[in-house]
Amino acid sequence: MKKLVAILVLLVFVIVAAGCGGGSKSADKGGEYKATLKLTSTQTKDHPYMVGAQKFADLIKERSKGRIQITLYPDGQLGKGEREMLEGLQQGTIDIYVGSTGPVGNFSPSMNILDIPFLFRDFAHVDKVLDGPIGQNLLKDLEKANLIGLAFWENGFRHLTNSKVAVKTPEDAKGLKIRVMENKVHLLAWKTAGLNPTPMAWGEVYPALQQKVIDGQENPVAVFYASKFWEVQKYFSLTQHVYSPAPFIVSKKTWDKMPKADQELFRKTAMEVAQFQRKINRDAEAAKLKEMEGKGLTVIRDVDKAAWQKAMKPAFDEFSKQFGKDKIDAIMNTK
Ligand code: EAX
Repeated sequence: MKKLVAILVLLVFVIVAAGCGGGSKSADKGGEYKATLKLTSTQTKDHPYMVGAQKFADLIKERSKGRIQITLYPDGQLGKGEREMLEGLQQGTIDIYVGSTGPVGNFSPSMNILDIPFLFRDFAHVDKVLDGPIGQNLLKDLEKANLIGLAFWENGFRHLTNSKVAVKTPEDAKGLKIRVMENKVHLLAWKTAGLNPTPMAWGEVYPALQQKVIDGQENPVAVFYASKFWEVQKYFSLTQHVYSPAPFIVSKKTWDKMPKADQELFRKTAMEVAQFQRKINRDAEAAKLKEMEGKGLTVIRDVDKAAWQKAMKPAFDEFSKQFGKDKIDAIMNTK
Protein backbone atom coordinates (compact mmCIF):
# COMPACT_ATOMS: atom_id res chain seq x y z
CA MET A 1 0.00 0.00 0.00
CA LYS A 2 2.75 2.42 1.02
CA LYS A 3 4.55 1.57 -2.17
CA LEU A 4 1.42 2.34 -4.21
CA VAL A 5 1.00 5.72 -2.53
CA ALA A 6 4.66 6.54 -3.18
CA ILE A 7 4.28 5.64 -6.84
CA LEU A 8 1.12 7.75 -7.12
CA VAL A 9 2.82 10.74 -5.46
CA LEU A 10 5.77 10.38 -7.82
CA LEU A 11 3.44 10.16 -10.82
CA VAL A 12 1.57 13.32 -9.84
CA PHE A 13 4.90 15.07 -9.31
CA VAL A 14 6.18 14.04 -12.75
CA ILE A 15 2.97 15.21 -14.45
CA VAL A 16 3.07 18.60 -12.70
CA ALA A 17 6.78 19.05 -13.47
CA ALA A 18 6.23 18.21 -17.16
CA GLY A 19 3.41 20.73 -17.29
CA CYS A 20 5.71 23.49 -16.06
CA GLY A 21 8.28 22.38 -18.70
CA GLY A 22 11.73 23.98 -18.11
CA GLY A 23 10.47 27.32 -16.83
CA SER A 24 8.33 27.80 -19.93
CA LYS A 25 4.81 28.94 -19.18
CA SER A 26 3.43 27.61 -22.44
CA ALA A 27 -0.30 27.57 -22.40
CA ASP A 28 -0.46 24.54 -24.71
CA LYS A 29 -3.93 25.47 -25.83
CA GLY A 30 -3.15 26.00 -29.52
CA GLY A 31 -6.59 27.27 -30.40
CA GLU A 32 -6.76 30.00 -27.78
CA TYR A 33 -3.50 31.84 -28.22
CA LYS A 34 -3.97 35.12 -30.04
CA ALA A 35 -1.35 37.80 -30.41
CA THR A 36 -0.19 40.80 -32.40
CA LEU A 37 3.60 40.81 -32.33
CA LYS A 38 6.16 43.49 -33.18
CA LEU A 39 9.01 42.58 -35.53
CA THR A 40 11.80 45.09 -36.09
CA SER A 41 15.19 45.68 -37.70
CA THR A 42 17.46 48.61 -38.50
CA GLN A 43 16.77 48.12 -42.19
CA THR A 44 14.25 49.62 -44.63
CA LYS A 45 11.20 47.72 -45.85
CA ASP A 46 12.90 46.85 -49.17
CA HIS A 47 15.99 45.35 -47.54
CA PRO A 48 16.09 41.51 -47.67
CA TYR A 49 15.64 41.39 -43.86
CA MET A 50 12.24 42.99 -44.15
CA VAL A 51 11.26 41.21 -47.36
CA GLY A 52 11.94 37.99 -45.44
CA ALA A 53 10.09 39.36 -42.42
CA GLN A 54 7.03 40.11 -44.55
CA LYS A 55 7.06 36.55 -45.85
CA PHE A 56 7.39 35.23 -42.30
CA ALA A 57 4.46 37.39 -41.15
CA ASP A 58 2.29 36.24 -44.09
CA LEU A 59 3.05 32.56 -43.52
CA ILE A 60 2.43 32.76 -39.78
CA LYS A 61 -0.85 34.57 -40.30
CA GLU A 62 -1.97 31.98 -42.82
CA ARG A 63 -0.77 28.97 -40.85
CA SER A 64 -2.22 30.18 -37.54
CA LYS A 65 -5.50 30.99 -39.32
CA GLY A 66 -5.20 34.63 -38.35
CA ARG A 67 -4.58 34.07 -34.63
CA ILE A 68 -1.04 35.48 -34.82
CA GLN A 69 -0.49 38.78 -36.59
CA ILE A 70 2.97 40.26 -36.97
CA THR A 71 3.42 43.99 -37.50
CA LEU A 72 6.68 45.13 -39.11
CA TYR A 73 8.63 48.12 -37.80
CA PRO A 74 11.42 48.68 -40.36
CA ASP A 75 14.13 51.33 -40.51
CA GLY A 76 15.04 51.56 -36.83
CA GLN A 77 11.53 52.59 -35.73
CA LEU A 78 11.99 50.76 -32.42
CA GLY A 79 15.62 51.66 -31.70
CA LYS A 80 18.51 53.56 -33.24
CA GLY A 81 20.70 50.48 -33.35
CA GLU A 82 20.77 46.76 -32.85
CA ARG A 83 22.01 46.85 -29.24
CA GLU A 84 18.96 48.88 -28.26
CA MET A 85 16.70 46.42 -30.09
CA LEU A 86 18.21 43.45 -28.28
CA GLU A 87 17.57 45.23 -24.99
CA GLY A 88 13.97 45.70 -26.12
CA LEU A 89 13.71 41.95 -26.73
CA GLN A 90 14.99 41.23 -23.23
CA GLN A 91 12.48 43.65 -21.74
CA GLY A 92 9.67 42.31 -23.90
CA THR A 93 8.90 45.67 -25.58
CA ILE A 94 9.96 44.09 -28.89
CA ASP A 95 8.81 40.57 -29.79
CA ILE A 96 10.95 39.66 -32.81
CA TYR A 97 14.23 40.92 -34.24
CA VAL A 98 16.31 40.25 -37.30
CA GLY A 99 19.75 41.83 -37.39
CA SER A 100 23.47 41.29 -37.58
CA THR A 101 25.46 39.43 -34.94
CA GLY A 102 27.27 42.75 -34.31
CA PRO A 103 26.12 43.57 -30.78
CA VAL A 104 24.77 40.08 -29.99
CA GLY A 105 28.14 39.03 -28.54
CA ASN A 106 27.66 41.56 -25.73
CA PHE A 107 24.64 39.52 -24.64
CA SER A 108 25.79 36.02 -25.60
CA PRO A 109 29.61 35.95 -25.89
CA SER A 110 29.90 32.70 -27.88
CA MET A 111 28.18 34.36 -30.89
CA ASN A 112 31.19 36.64 -31.43
CA ILE A 113 33.15 33.76 -32.96
CA LEU A 114 31.19 34.25 -36.20
CA ASP A 115 32.52 37.80 -36.51
CA ILE A 116 36.13 36.71 -36.92
CA PRO A 117 37.44 37.98 -40.29
CA PHE A 118 38.11 35.51 -43.11
CA LEU A 119 36.45 32.66 -41.23
CA PHE A 120 34.14 31.60 -44.06
CA ARG A 121 35.20 30.71 -47.60
CA ASP A 122 31.91 31.13 -49.43
CA PHE A 123 28.12 30.83 -49.11
CA ALA A 124 28.16 27.02 -49.24
CA HIS A 125 30.55 27.00 -46.27
CA VAL A 126 28.35 29.50 -44.43
CA ASP A 127 25.20 27.38 -44.90
CA LYS A 128 26.92 24.20 -43.76
CA VAL A 129 28.17 25.79 -40.53
CA LEU A 130 25.13 27.87 -39.60
CA ASP A 131 22.52 25.18 -40.31
CA GLY A 132 24.67 22.46 -38.72
CA PRO A 133 25.42 21.74 -35.06
CA ILE A 134 27.84 24.67 -34.62
CA GLY A 135 25.30 27.27 -35.68
CA GLN A 136 22.44 25.60 -33.86
CA ASN A 137 24.43 25.52 -30.60
CA LEU A 138 25.22 29.23 -30.92
CA LEU A 139 21.49 29.90 -31.30
CA LYS A 140 20.79 27.77 -28.22
CA ASP A 141 23.31 29.76 -26.16
CA LEU A 142 21.14 32.86 -26.71
CA GLU A 143 18.56 31.50 -24.32
CA LYS A 144 20.87 32.28 -21.37
CA ALA A 145 20.37 35.94 -22.31
CA ASN A 146 16.58 35.51 -22.50
CA LEU A 147 16.70 35.51 -26.29
CA ILE A 148 15.28 32.68 -28.39
CA GLY A 149 17.29 32.21 -31.60
CA LEU A 150 15.21 30.45 -34.25
CA ALA A 151 17.38 30.55 -37.37
CA PHE A 152 20.17 32.35 -39.15
CA TRP A 153 19.00 34.67 -41.85
CA GLU A 154 21.58 36.70 -43.74
CA ASN A 155 23.16 40.12 -43.73
CA GLY A 156 25.99 39.11 -46.09
CA PHE A 157 29.71 39.40 -46.70
CA ARG A 158 30.83 42.82 -45.53
CA HIS A 159 32.89 45.25 -47.60
CA LEU A 160 34.83 48.42 -46.77
CA THR A 161 33.56 51.71 -48.20
CA ASN A 162 34.83 55.29 -47.84
CA SER A 163 34.70 58.80 -49.25
CA LYS A 164 38.44 59.45 -49.66
CA VAL A 165 40.50 56.88 -51.48
CA ALA A 166 40.24 53.88 -53.82
CA VAL A 167 41.23 51.15 -51.36
CA LYS A 168 42.80 47.89 -52.52
CA THR A 169 45.24 47.19 -49.70
CA PRO A 170 45.43 47.93 -45.96
CA GLU A 171 48.23 50.34 -46.84
CA ASP A 172 45.74 52.40 -48.93
CA ALA A 173 43.36 52.55 -45.96
CA LYS A 174 45.87 53.43 -43.26
CA GLY A 175 44.42 55.83 -40.71
CA LEU A 176 40.94 55.95 -42.31
CA LYS A 177 38.30 56.79 -39.74
CA ILE A 178 35.62 54.17 -40.04
CA ARG A 179 32.49 53.29 -38.14
CA VAL A 180 32.35 49.73 -36.84
CA MET A 181 29.58 47.87 -35.07
CA GLU A 182 29.56 47.67 -31.28
CA ASN A 183 31.58 44.48 -31.42
CA LYS A 184 35.02 43.79 -29.89
CA VAL A 185 36.11 41.37 -32.60
CA HIS A 186 35.50 43.91 -35.36
CA LEU A 187 37.13 46.71 -33.39
CA LEU A 188 40.32 44.70 -32.81
CA ALA A 189 40.50 43.44 -36.41
CA TRP A 190 40.36 46.96 -37.90
CA LYS A 191 42.80 48.42 -35.38
CA THR A 192 45.21 45.61 -36.13
CA ALA A 193 44.96 46.39 -39.86
CA GLY A 194 45.97 50.01 -39.20
CA LEU A 195 42.65 51.83 -39.54
CA ASN A 196 40.97 54.10 -37.01
CA PRO A 197 37.68 52.39 -36.05
CA THR A 198 34.91 53.90 -33.90
CA PRO A 199 31.94 51.83 -32.63
CA MET A 200 28.61 53.49 -33.42
CA ALA A 201 24.92 52.56 -33.50
CA TRP A 202 23.54 52.03 -37.01
CA GLY A 203 21.17 54.99 -36.90
CA GLU A 204 24.07 57.42 -36.48
CA VAL A 205 26.12 56.20 -39.43
CA TYR A 206 24.52 58.04 -42.36
CA PRO A 207 24.62 61.48 -40.68
CA ALA A 208 28.20 60.85 -39.48
CA LEU A 209 29.26 60.04 -43.05
CA GLN A 210 27.37 63.01 -44.42
CA GLN A 211 28.98 65.39 -41.93
CA LYS A 212 32.35 63.72 -42.56
CA VAL A 213 32.81 62.90 -38.88
CA ILE A 214 33.96 59.54 -40.26
CA ASP A 215 35.42 58.60 -43.65
CA GLY A 216 33.88 55.20 -44.07
CA GLN A 217 32.05 52.16 -42.85
CA GLU A 218 31.73 48.46 -43.73
CA ASN A 219 28.56 46.56 -44.55
CA PRO A 220 27.16 44.16 -47.14
CA VAL A 221 25.89 45.39 -50.52
CA ALA A 222 22.20 45.15 -49.53
CA VAL A 223 22.58 47.44 -46.49
CA PHE A 224 24.61 50.03 -48.41
CA TYR A 225 22.06 49.95 -51.25
CA ALA A 226 18.89 50.10 -49.12
CA SER A 227 20.18 53.11 -47.18
CA LYS A 228 21.42 54.96 -50.29
CA PHE A 229 24.96 55.22 -48.98
CA TRP A 230 26.27 56.07 -52.47
CA GLU A 231 25.07 59.58 -51.67
CA VAL A 232 27.73 59.90 -48.96
CA GLN A 233 30.41 57.37 -50.02
CA LYS A 234 32.54 57.31 -53.17
CA TYR A 235 34.53 54.06 -53.00
CA PHE A 236 33.22 50.55 -52.48
CA SER A 237 36.02 47.98 -52.08
CA LEU A 238 34.99 44.32 -52.33
CA THR A 239 37.06 43.29 -49.32
CA GLN A 240 34.64 40.53 -48.28
CA HIS A 241 36.52 40.62 -44.97
CA VAL A 242 33.83 39.05 -42.83
CA TYR A 243 30.55 37.20 -43.24
CA SER A 244 27.71 38.75 -41.28
CA PRO A 245 24.90 36.36 -40.33
CA ALA A 246 21.52 37.65 -39.20
CA PRO A 247 20.05 35.69 -36.28
CA PHE A 248 16.26 35.73 -36.20
CA ILE A 249 15.40 36.15 -32.52
CA VAL A 250 12.23 36.10 -30.40
CA SER A 251 11.96 37.65 -26.93
CA LYS A 252 11.84 34.94 -24.27
CA LYS A 253 8.96 36.83 -22.64
CA THR A 254 6.92 36.47 -25.82
CA TRP A 255 8.08 32.91 -26.38
CA ASP A 256 7.04 31.69 -22.94
CA LYS A 257 3.47 32.84 -23.55
CA MET A 258 3.20 30.80 -26.73
CA PRO A 259 1.78 27.27 -26.82
CA LYS A 260 4.28 24.58 -27.84
CA ALA A 261 2.54 24.06 -31.18
CA ASP A 262 2.97 27.72 -32.09
CA GLN A 263 6.59 27.67 -30.94
CA GLU A 264 7.12 24.76 -33.34
CA LEU A 265 5.36 26.68 -36.10
CA PHE A 266 7.66 29.67 -35.51
CA ARG A 267 10.81 27.51 -35.57
CA LYS A 268 9.83 25.69 -38.72
CA THR A 269 8.72 28.84 -40.54
CA ALA A 270 11.83 30.82 -39.51
CA MET A 271 14.08 28.05 -40.89
CA GLU A 272 12.05 27.85 -44.08
CA VAL A 273 12.15 31.62 -44.66
CA ALA A 274 15.92 31.60 -43.96
CA GLN A 275 16.44 29.70 -47.22
CA PHE A 276 14.28 32.15 -49.19
CA GLN A 277 15.81 35.21 -47.52
CA ARG A 278 19.42 34.13 -48.15
CA LYS A 279 18.60 33.41 -51.78
CA ILE A 280 17.00 36.77 -52.57
CA ASN A 281 19.90 38.52 -50.81
CA ARG A 282 22.55 36.64 -52.80
CA ASP A 283 20.73 36.81 -56.13
CA ALA A 284 20.39 40.60 -56.04
CA GLU A 285 23.93 41.64 -55.05
CA ALA A 286 25.54 41.94 -58.49
CA ALA A 287 22.66 43.97 -59.95
CA LYS A 288 22.63 46.34 -56.97
CA LEU A 289 26.35 47.00 -57.36
CA LYS A 290 25.89 47.66 -61.09
CA GLU A 291 23.04 50.05 -60.46
CA MET A 292 25.08 51.99 -57.92
CA GLU A 293 28.03 52.19 -60.31
CA GLY A 294 25.60 53.86 -62.68
CA LYS A 295 24.95 56.45 -59.98
CA GLY A 296 28.65 57.29 -59.73
CA LEU A 297 29.91 54.86 -57.10
CA THR A 298 33.42 53.50 -57.77
CA VAL A 299 33.44 49.75 -57.15
CA ILE A 300 36.92 48.32 -56.57
CA ARG A 301 36.86 44.66 -57.53
CA ASP A 302 40.57 43.82 -57.58
CA VAL A 303 41.06 44.09 -53.83
CA ASP A 304 44.23 42.43 -52.46
CA LYS A 305 42.42 40.02 -50.14
CA ALA A 306 45.58 38.17 -49.13
CA ALA A 307 47.07 41.46 -47.91
CA TRP A 308 43.97 42.15 -45.78
CA GLN A 309 44.07 38.67 -44.36
CA LYS A 310 47.73 39.12 -43.47
CA ALA A 311 47.13 42.54 -41.91
CA MET A 312 44.37 41.20 -39.62
CA LYS A 313 46.23 37.98 -38.79
CA PRO A 314 47.96 39.23 -35.60
CA ALA A 315 44.50 39.60 -34.03
CA PHE A 316 44.00 35.83 -34.41
CA ASP A 317 46.13 35.06 -31.33
CA GLU A 318 43.66 37.06 -29.27
CA PHE A 319 40.66 35.41 -30.98
CA SER A 320 42.15 31.94 -30.36
CA LYS A 321 42.59 32.77 -26.69
CA GLN A 322 39.05 34.08 -26.44
CA PHE A 323 37.13 31.41 -28.36
CA GLY A 324 39.53 28.44 -28.41
CA LYS A 325 41.60 27.53 -31.44
CA ASP A 326 39.78 24.19 -31.68
CA LYS A 327 36.41 25.96 -32.06
CA ILE A 328 37.73 28.30 -34.75
CA ASP A 329 39.34 25.37 -36.57
CA ALA A 330 36.08 23.41 -36.38
CA ILE A 331 34.37 26.19 -38.33
CA MET A 332 37.20 26.69 -40.81
CA ASN A 333 37.55 22.96 -41.46
CA THR A 334 33.84 22.38 -42.12
CA LYS A 335 33.49 21.10 -45.67
O1 EAX B 1 22.14 44.50 -39.63
O2 EAX B 1 24.87 47.92 -37.87
C1 EAX B 1 25.23 47.34 -38.91
O3 EAX B 1 26.23 47.68 -39.54
C2 EAX B 1 24.44 46.15 -39.40
O4 EAX B 1 25.18 45.43 -40.34
C3 EAX B 1 23.17 46.64 -40.04
O5 EAX B 1 22.41 47.29 -39.06
C4 EAX B 1 22.35 45.48 -40.59
